[in-house]
Amino acid sequence: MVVQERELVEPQALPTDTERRQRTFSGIQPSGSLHLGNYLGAIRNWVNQQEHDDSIFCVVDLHALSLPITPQALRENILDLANVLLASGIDPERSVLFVQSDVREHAELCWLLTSVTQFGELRRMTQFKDKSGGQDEAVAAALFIYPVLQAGDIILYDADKVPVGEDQKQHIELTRDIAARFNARYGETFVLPRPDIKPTGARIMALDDPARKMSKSAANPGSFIALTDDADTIRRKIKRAVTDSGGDVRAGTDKPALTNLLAIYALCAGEPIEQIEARYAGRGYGAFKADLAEVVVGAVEPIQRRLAELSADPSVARGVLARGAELARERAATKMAVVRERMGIGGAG
Ligand code: ATP
Ligand code: LTN
Repeated sequence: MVVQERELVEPQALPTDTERRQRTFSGIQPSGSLHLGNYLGAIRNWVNQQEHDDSIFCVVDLHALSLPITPQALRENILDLANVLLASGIDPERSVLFVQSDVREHAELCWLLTSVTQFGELRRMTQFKDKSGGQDEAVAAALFIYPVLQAGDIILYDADKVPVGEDQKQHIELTRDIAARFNARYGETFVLPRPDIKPTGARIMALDDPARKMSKSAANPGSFIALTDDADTIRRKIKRAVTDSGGDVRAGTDKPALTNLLAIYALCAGEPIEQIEARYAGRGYGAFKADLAEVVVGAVEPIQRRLAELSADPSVARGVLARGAELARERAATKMAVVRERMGIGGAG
């Protein structure tokens, strides 16, 4: 028997923005040590967000399986990342912090959403093209499906806002398209999320090449500042960072390296770029870079101090993650019951 899709479910109005607090969701992969780009482009905004939004943050370990990683490394990375997030200021009293694989609904929703995602949409994702390096015969299919899992993460919790770096914009746009297609086919079910990408810091560039984004997978460790780099390493990396021709400390399209260094300075010091430019006018790159190094050291030092304390007692992070999983599971189970019903699956009632 064929039933018209629209007859299956009565569309129900979702609560309007004024009826509930704005909800924020974001995720980060436990795929290695974090860098200043991750902090300035994402984590720092999560910390600010939790002041006013209903916030959920997730260590996306299932996503990390899309590239080769050993079980031991993954297990260690999950705990290390949770500690970094707590050390950076994610407050478990105000936000939910959990590990993706602790909530089975993420994997389930991913599969269900593959049926409303087009192959062509996934083929157009630039992150897949970058990470597969053109070797799509050999890479895991998980890398291709990755954005569907990400879409599920977000819409499972009816998130309105997704604070991310610029590189994730395309994935959030796809999430909206997937959610809208689901709603059109099965009735209003999911909130359409919007990316929350800040004008400064959303794309911190590599120190050795301002045309590439700062990335932890880069071959040259001098290209990124890890959040765990000690003060001398940070000073050395900034001293060696490439600069533009001409000696003036100024941002502009003709000055990609200085624009990047000024953005890092501005965010770490909490100072507008124009003010920094004015202070270093006529003083050259040397003085600016020396001060920039101290500003970065000053920004990461309190995080590193808290991280050392948290790492000494893993039971703290484990407790936070267990409680977070419980809270996330409750929300996810409620939503998935609706999704299954709308799609016509689950026979036992
Ligand atoms: P990488 O490319 O560094 O290997 P990734 O992009 O896979 O890592 P994730 O750890 O998954 O990094 O990203 C976590 C968050 O950090 C995302 O919101 C992403 O947009 C942001 N981010 C990553 N790199 C940068 C950067 N260079 N500048 C600003 N934000 C960034
Ligand atoms: N793909 C993201 C990580 C991620 C994510 C999410 C971000 C997985 N699920 C949900 C925001 C919301 C990345 O940063 N590489």
